[in-house]
Amino acid sequence: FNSMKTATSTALTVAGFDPSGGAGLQADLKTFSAFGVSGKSVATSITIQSTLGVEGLHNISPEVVEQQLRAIFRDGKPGAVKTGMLGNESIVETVVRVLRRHRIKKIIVDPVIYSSSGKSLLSELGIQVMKEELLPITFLLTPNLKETEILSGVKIRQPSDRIRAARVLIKMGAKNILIKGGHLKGEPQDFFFDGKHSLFLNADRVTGGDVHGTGCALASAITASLAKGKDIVAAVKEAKEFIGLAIMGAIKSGKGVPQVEPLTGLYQDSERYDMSQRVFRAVEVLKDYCVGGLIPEVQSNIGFGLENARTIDDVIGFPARIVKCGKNILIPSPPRFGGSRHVADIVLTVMQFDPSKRAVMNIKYNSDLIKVCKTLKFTLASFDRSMEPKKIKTIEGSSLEWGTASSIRKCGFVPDIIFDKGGMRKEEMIRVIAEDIESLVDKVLKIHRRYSKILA
Ligand code: PXL
Repeated sequence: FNSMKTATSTALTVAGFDPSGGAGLQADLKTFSAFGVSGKSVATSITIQSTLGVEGLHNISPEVVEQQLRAIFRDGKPGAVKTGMLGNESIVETVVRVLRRHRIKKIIVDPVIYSSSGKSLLSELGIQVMKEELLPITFLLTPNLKETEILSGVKIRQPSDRIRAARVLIKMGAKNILIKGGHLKGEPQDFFFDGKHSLFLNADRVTGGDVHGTGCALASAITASLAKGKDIVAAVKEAKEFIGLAIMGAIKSGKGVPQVEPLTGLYQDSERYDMSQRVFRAVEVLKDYCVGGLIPEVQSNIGFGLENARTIDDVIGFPARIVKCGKNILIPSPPRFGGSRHVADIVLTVMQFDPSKRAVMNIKYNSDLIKVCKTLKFTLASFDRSMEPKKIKTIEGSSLEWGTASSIRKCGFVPDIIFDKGGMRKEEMIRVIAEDIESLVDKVLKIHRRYSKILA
């Protein structure tokens, strides 16, 4: 076991079990892993639920909850502890007693009272005990609007009412409050208060509908950051970034609501690595086939977008382009994300119309090449730079977005080829469009073979 790793940080979640995997203990553990924190988990309740909602629940006896906690604490003190669904007053009491006995300081409380489908997840008396005993040992409380009202007794009619509510909750004993604004109309602004300083945290609303497990993953992300030694404000900000990504990558795995995906960032990193390998192999093939004859004066580039690509940093390309050297091509520098501007703009525009088409390469334009594309039965669309509205020309980059979008609209679908005959100081150009890098290379090689025959 020479290479055995020792955990650098550990965190514990005390929460409910969600068989659908989207919330509770499962979401918490995935979140801890995403932060590189070793997770421990103590079950307080077995919920009966699917993505369609909570059907029932079976609370664990307080004795068994206590035994789980004791076993974990005998084994070592976690860097931070998060509580989620606690079920009833006896479980709240038990958890408070054990956390007090072990003098745990970093206690993050997500005061789960109702499921998003409206099922009660904490008894009336449990709410009482939470207010009287759990809040006084709470380092950070993360209620949503409804939980804020129930715990503080302050009605939240407008965003500014949250300050009053937060003051009440601080008086009740919690050191820091993060009131989540996800259920506010409009911008989902969160409000943080440490008893002295207020902080408003803005984020774009990522999806239209509800995503299951966001509350659990947010509180766990903060817990993980605190376990790693971050201060509270840094931890909250980092968690906010994290949850945006996890909501963006939410997954629908059943008939009901989509679930937050805490591993989105890791999946994206692995997709990025995989894509750069594939792009590397793809240009090796193009090199082998000596496609120099297809490279235009301004040289070529390739763009290949991540699934859900949103910015040019989500599109891999060649920062120094693909350069013509007689019959051969040269790659002066390796591909990287954000490495192409113009072709990436085309990829992003294409993906807005058809997310399954993620790869583009620009090649030389001439009438022979257009004929070749037609004999290959490729679908073609074109735009005319002289028709471009003046306002767009002045915004760098948006010219190709306009050209691409107007070609696709004319065509009614994303074609294999979009070309234009150039304009003032703009070389005429063909863009080959495909689903992925491999099918892009296929199309380019087909064009290359036919074109070579014509020239021969
Ligand atoms: O999202 C609150 C929540 C927390 N924990 C568990 C749950 C739910 C909601 O359904 O099931 C176990």
